[in-house]
Amino acid sequence: MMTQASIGAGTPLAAAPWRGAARVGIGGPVGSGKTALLERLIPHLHARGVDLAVITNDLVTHEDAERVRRTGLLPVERVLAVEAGACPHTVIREDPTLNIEAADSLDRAFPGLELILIESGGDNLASTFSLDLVDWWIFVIDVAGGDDIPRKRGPGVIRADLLVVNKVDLHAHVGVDLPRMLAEASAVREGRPVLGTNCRADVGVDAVADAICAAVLNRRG
Ligand SMILES: Nc1nc2c(ncn2[C@@H]2O[C@H](COP(=O)(O)OP(=O)(O)OP(=O)(O)O)[C@@H](O)[C@H]2O)c(=O)[nH]1
Ligand SMILES: [Mg+2]
Repeated sequence: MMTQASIGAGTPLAAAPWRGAARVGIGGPVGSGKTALLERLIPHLHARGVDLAVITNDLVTHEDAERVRRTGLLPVERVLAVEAGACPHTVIREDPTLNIEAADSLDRAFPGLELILIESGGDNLASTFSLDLVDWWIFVIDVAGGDDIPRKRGPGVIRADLLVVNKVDLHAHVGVDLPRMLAEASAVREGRPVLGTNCRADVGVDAVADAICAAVLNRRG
């Protein structure tokens, strides 16, 4: 999202301004599986040749960033933490300055960086991302949160570019009719994309990686 700052005298104008890496948000309620999705996405995106980095948001710790670093999936300097304070949506929507600064610093540190995944702190169904911060965003809910979540029509569920319904493996344990939950999610989103995943067993995550590549990298899986 950075524009080419200055072009020296005599330098030919570039055909298109350099915008830095594409920025993709991952939001959703506490514990729905945002970090699990991040961790699963990294190998799928690497397999597609994507040069990427990650920013995580936690309330007052660096817990999720440390967890992602421990996986060894990315060099530690490609995983930044933002402390969101008490209101996780403030730093992804009302005042995303901290996240924009973190993303800009990744752009500066890694020339050629193509994609920055930004995990929001766990929040409620009203949580949405500012388009000043991200180009495209995913909202993650989970089957164990209840099959009525899509019917509640929270802004996150309705407005996200992609809705992920995670923990599909748990549907029988929590008495959820999974096909109906997915159909109701599609209905409230008026047909915009909904994908089911089991991040525990890496089921459906390849389709999420394809959706990201197609949406922001102009690339097919
Ligand atoms: N059974 C099952 N468990 C999952 C799945 N995805 C994540 N989990 C578990 O759900 C719990 C929460 O996952 P996280 O990835 O930490 O969730 P989160 O949304 O990042 O949580 P916060 O950042 O605290 O809001 C962990 O114990 C995960 O192992 C899944 O698809 N199936
Ligand atoms: Mg998390």
